[in-house]
Amino acid sequence: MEADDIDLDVVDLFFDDNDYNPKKYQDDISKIQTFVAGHHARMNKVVLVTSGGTAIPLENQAVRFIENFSGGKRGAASAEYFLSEGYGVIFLYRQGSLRPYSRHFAGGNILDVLEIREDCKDGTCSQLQVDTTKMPSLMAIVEAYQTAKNSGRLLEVSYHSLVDYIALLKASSEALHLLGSLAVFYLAAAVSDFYIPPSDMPKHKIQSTSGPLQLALHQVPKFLRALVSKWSPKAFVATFKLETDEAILIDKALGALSKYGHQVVIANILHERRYRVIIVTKEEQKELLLSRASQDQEHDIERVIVRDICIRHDQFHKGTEV
Ligand code: PAZ
Repeated sequence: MEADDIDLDVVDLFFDDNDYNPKKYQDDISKIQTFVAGHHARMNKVVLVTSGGTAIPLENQAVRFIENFSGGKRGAASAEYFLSEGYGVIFLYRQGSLRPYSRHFAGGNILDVLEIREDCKDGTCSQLQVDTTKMPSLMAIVEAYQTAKNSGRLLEVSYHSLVDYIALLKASSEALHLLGSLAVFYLAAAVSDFYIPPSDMPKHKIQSTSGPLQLALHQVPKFLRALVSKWSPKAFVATFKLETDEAILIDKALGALSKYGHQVVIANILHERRYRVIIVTKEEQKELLLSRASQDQEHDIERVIVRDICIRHDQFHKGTEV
């Protein structure tokens, strides 16, 4: 048996062994399939953006989880820029992480810009007014959000645990296969490499009276291999690679490209990720760096990343046309 077949078998076993929320899962899949079919009918490009971290439950009736740092800014901002590039966007995000457009209000309190109209304060009407001077960008953001929503180009689907994430990624990939090379995967989520299989988890909350806790975490199968070779083999795939040690970053990115055979790895270092990334392909390494002035004005590096990926996707798609 080839190494590839072994990898794919491990992915199948993972699905056999892990249960996920079947009701929500079925609803989400049918929304994804309808969304993809609509865009297929119009021959539109569609990108699947994944965003945020994953939760690793420690108990079957989970009270505790292992989490990671990702807040979802990369994915949420990128989704907005893909929408402005004309793509349909399936935004697969970790519950509670940032979302396109509403992310702009995450640092503040939306209630601070809302006022009850003077003549409504006696409770006879329910008119609220918005003080846009307190949030000058509000109008433009609401307009962009409504345009995306009303044109049917944004579908948001949430997940919580690692298993939900992988199940939804698989279902989305299989649906997106219909679009061939018009489909893009932009996998920005920070997905755990380790988890506890359900058969190894205690049923009830772990008791602190049992003393120090020792955990044995299993490796999550490399499902990217299945995505690229089986679930959506004609799509353009861009993954992210995060490291904290610059010395290994490019080697890890190149290793991923040769292992999975996809098109692009966007490499980033944890503390630089808001202003510097390196686009790594088999042919080149290209640094995208925001200027000091852009950094000071908190411009989104995602605008530049997404522009670059759209150009590469366009070339890829044209190259696959017969
Ligand atoms: O979510 P965020 O904006 O805080 O961070 C983005 C990121 C660092 C999670 C993303 O750029 C990334 O590198 N994701 C892949 C991580 C990895 O699995 O290596």
